[in-house]
Amino acid sequence: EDGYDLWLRYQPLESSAKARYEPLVTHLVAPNARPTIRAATDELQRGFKAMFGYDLVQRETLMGNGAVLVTRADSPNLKGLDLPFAKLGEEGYLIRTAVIAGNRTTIIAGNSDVGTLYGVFRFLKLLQTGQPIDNLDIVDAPKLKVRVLNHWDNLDRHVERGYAGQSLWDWQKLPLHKDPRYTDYARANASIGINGTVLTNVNANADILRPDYLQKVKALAEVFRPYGIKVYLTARFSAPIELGKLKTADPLDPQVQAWWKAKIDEIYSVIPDFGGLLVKANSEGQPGPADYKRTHAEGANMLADALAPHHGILMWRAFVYAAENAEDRHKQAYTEFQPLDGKFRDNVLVQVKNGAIDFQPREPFHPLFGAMPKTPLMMEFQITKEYLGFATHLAYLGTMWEEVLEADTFRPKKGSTVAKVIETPVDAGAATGMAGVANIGSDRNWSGSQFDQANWYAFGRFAWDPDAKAEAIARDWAAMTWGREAADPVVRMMMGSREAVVDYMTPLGLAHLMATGHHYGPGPWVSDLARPEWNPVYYHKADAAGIGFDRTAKGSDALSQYAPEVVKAWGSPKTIPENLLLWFHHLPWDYRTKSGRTLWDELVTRYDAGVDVVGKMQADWAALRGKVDETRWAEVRDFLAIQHAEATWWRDASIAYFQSISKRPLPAGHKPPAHDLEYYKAISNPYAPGQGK
Ligand code: BDP
Repeated sequence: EDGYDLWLRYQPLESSAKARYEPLVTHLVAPNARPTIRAATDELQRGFKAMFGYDLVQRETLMGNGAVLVTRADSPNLKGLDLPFAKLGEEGYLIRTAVIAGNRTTIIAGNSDVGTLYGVFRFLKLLQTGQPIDNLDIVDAPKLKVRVLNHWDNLDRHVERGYAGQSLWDWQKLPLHKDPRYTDYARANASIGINGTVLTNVNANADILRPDYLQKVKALAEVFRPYGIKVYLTARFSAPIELGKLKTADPLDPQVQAWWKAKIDEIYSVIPDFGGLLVKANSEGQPGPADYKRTHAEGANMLADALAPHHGILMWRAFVYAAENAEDRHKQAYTEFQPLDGKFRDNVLVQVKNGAIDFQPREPFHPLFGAMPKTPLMMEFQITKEYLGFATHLAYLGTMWEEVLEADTFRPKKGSTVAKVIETPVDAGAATGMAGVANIGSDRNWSGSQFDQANWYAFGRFAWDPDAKAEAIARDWAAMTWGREAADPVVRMMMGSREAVVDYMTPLGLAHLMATGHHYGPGPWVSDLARPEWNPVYYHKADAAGIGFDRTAKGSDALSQYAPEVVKAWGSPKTIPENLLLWFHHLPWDYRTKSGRTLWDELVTRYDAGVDVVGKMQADWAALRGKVDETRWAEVRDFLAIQHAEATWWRDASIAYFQSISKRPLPAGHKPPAHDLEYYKAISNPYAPGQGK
């Protein structure tokens, strides 16, 4: 095994489980002519054969007990049964044990074929994880409508912030060659309910909109369609100039509007169920409406109007920061977007990163959540671990996403968690969604490491249900990916892993201390970059007196962008959760933390705690030798060794640097860094993977 099969490994069942299940799964009945039902039954048969060791018989009609009926609400077989289809919406499913014409049957059905497909994957999961299937009554439906991956993939197959090889999309060989891997990609996504994929980088290249590229996109759309996955593209705002040879891309210019309308009509003539567009505008050098003194809403609405007749959606990113902005970067997105609440067309989703800075190991939730009640906001998480040690560090992001989704915005009232904000349509029928920046590439194991598959998996599960629990998700993934015997220790490792990264990189609310550009390794000393907010020193503000970014009213006042209840709780160092302390407060080195230690001692203690957890993960993993297959085991062992070395590097470099400022001795029992500060500063990584270009 090399990880290619992901969580869809379908290992042979133990004989006791097999004996239990066999009478309950004797044959399959399904209207196979429909492509999505066909995909579902192919998967069921593939899984069944691998788990039971023989083919599942398919019949035209129910014949005796043990049928699995894979169908849809409108099936004549279901006539007279009282089933809760009204609760399923378009994409939900039910799995129900029932007696039909005297035959004990397992019904798997949705209102649509895609719902049914999701139900089949759920049924397979029950078998994979050893659950009882003799008396099933499962009803499940996604809480969000748009559940998309964002691939930051360039047309030359370089993946920005990708640590898993090249882009999966082999544009040169498309459309005539459709790599079978595209189907496996679709299967994996469908198994976790992902229903869309943005194929191209947000730092967009207009060429993807050329007619020849659209044929290639069409070929991918054809592979994905049976799996309920729509394709989306990123739109470069200046495309009318680059492709259309217009003089301007001003969204209020009639020629520009006509160009986009014609282009979007053309896309739909090639791909009738095209999902829509994603735009990064006026951020990090990307063109946008501000180039013409127009607002984000004016830019977005122009595209939205052209998409609307085709029922396409426009995802417009709120990740903006620009050189002209002198204030705290934390404030910029809110400052630009909040006043535009209610100004976007109905088919626009504003896509907001989980935090206001940039996918740090820990950030407070983004203040826009809850602050734009008239605008559909969708969540953007980063699955690829740009700031959490790339693919080599084991960090399960489920706990991070759970933390953000559970956070209370207090808007409009207590209990309005981020999850509630994104789940609740702004008016009946309005779109809702979640995007995840993909960690998928051409590596055999898809995600660059075995454990990063868990982050792809968890993203799908949270996009389906933002109120899901990280631990339950980890348990499902671990059981399917490593076997039920290994699941407990694997889950333990996963659940503490992200906090360990926080501790050895940016404890106590610190952020953005990574090395320049590639973000590989520590760079807390960096202070010479052109824009202030690119420099780590801007974020930690350490000086002889103390450390931290004062974002209270005495400082940048970014805190005021949150609801009064949040301002109250976070406004004082005594009441703010300590894990966000230095995000909002600049405090003296001798400030007493909750442990009774001084801030300086606490900082050092956290760095060491992070490294220690990695050591524990290594020991836990060593104990699993022989309980999981050797190839994957050895890869994880090696990656944990890399992680331990790099966690130590982070710890040592950070302590060496901060000690040069705090001028305080290390607390007793904590050893000095292996080298002096100059040694760490001199380390360079010109060929670190995944850099932007
Ligand atoms: C940052 C990445 C950069 C992306 C940017 C974005 O460093 O490569 O282009 O986010 O989200 O985290 O647009």
